[in-house]
Amino acid sequence: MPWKEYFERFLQKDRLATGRLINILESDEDRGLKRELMKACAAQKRDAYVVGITGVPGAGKSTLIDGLGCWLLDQGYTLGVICVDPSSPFRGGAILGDRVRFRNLNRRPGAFIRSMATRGHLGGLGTATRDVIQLLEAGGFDVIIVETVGTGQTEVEIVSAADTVILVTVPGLGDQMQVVKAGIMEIGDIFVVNQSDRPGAEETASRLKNELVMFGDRDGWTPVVIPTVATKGEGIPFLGEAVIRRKEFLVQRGQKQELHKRRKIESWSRLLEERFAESLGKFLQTNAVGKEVRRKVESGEIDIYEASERVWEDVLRDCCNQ
Ligand SMILES: Nc1nc2c(ncn2[C@@H]2O[C@H](COP(=O)(O)OP(=O)(O)OP(=O)(O)O)[C@@H](O)[C@H]2O)c(=O)[nH]1
Ligand SMILES: [Mg+2]
Repeated sequence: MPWKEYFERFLQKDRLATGRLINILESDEDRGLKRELMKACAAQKRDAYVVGITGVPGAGKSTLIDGLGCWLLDQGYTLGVICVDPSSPFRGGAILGDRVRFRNLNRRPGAFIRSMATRGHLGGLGTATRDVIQLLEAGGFDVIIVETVGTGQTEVEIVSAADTVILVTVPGLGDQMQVVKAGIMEIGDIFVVNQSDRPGAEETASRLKNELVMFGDRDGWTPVVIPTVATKGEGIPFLGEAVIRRKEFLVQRGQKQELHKRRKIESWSRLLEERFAESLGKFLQTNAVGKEVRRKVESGEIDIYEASERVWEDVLRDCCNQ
């Protein structure tokens, strides 16, 4: 079936067609096709509310999404969920099926769930993830939730890809809480202390609140701390309300549109960077200067700074016109 027919079905929220189109975005086989598809997406001129959810492995992010997603559907929102699985050797690649992870959400119409491996972009979001966000946005999903494991890089990247970031932590991460230690307090708009059925939950929540007071408001938004027990659904309505309150806040302040623009620019510059890096890599392997510099680096004749300078002077400067 030609992709345009899939696209028509996708606009009707056909899951199979949506999955097929995501396959196109994930594959590197046909760039032209991908480009046509992204163009068709942009033409829809839709703007979804993108919520990133991140935090330490096993904190309960997926279980929270299961509950939050159902809550959002109950409020009449349609929902797309993207789970970014870093295909890192540390995690062994033992990925649970979406059916297990999103037990309740999986059975509900109005929700589309998709897992993605980040492959080359270890720890990062990757262009494909950004493309899929844009695709689901074009498909008219009201809310798009993106789950990423907090491995450092993704946490920072999710900020540029999302309107709202939920940072999930759990009690008992030690004296100095992991989130604080990693210096990532600034990225969360909503803080969740999940597994609050475990000892130390209150202490964790109050410590977080104290930390947040020190950081103060960001652009007029006061971050909130919400204790939850995702497995029992406890705290989910509070979380849902905070997520929607944040959306209304962004819309009222005109920040929603700004974030949408920023997302587009960010995706564009990432795309450029990737294309550039790829082309440069190929060029350096075949170009005489590139080959020579490479040989000298390998043999230790020149250091990498000098090598970079050589490539810049001889190859790149003219094309960058500086
Ligand atoms: N006791 C308790 N267990 C929970 C709670 N929420 C989730 N869990 C359990 O914690 C485990 C991990 O939950 P997930 O939702 O898969 O966590 P995650 O953060 O998505 O995990 P990764 O995606 O692998 O990083 C599962 O066995 C859940 O049943 C909670 O509130 N309390
Ligand atoms: Mg998960």
